[in-house]
Amino acid sequence: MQPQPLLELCQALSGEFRRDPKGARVASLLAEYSKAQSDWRGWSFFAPDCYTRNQVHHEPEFELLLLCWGAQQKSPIHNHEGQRCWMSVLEGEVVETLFEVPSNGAPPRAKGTPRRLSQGQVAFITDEIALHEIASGGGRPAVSLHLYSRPFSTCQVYDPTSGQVQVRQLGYYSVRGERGALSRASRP
Ligand code: 2CO
Ligand code: FE2
Repeated sequence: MQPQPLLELCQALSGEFRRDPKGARVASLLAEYSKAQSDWRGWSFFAPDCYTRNQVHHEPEFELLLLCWGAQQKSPIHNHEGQRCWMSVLEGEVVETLFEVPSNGAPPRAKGTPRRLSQGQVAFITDEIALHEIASGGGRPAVSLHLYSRPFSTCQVYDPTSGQVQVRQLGYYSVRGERGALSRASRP
């Protein structure tokens, strides 16, 4: 049998959450995988109109997704439904801009300057920390791993100009490396 580092990562993450619900070693497990491995390529799918969300692993405690960002593609400004989000970069450059959660329906205000993350770097966010917007950087496509604990299937999306908030259904472009019957890019 060929080694399957991505599946081994999922097993290691399951073990980690069983041992420690806080997931103290999650960031280092994601970083180690992201620096050394490339079997995720078989699980990556790009779409012309929107970044794609590709499910790698799903269990009650956490979900692992592979996100593929075309050049110039970005997410809306969004929250994470009270859950924790770790993100590590596999290829290219990912730019994260944080926003304060508006209290009065105003447009969200950027918090600090955008942060550029490259291969092997890990970011962490919760709703207490901020909202964020993620984009590919350097005019090139990018691929990143996202771990949510626990999983969520909708999130709040903020209009940058009006501040209007909408609930978005989150979907998958592929599941465990297969497109199957899914044919649409899954907008967050
Ligand atoms: N949270 C977004 C999503 O799951 C991606 S940005 O990184 O957390 O679509
Ligand atoms: Fe996010």
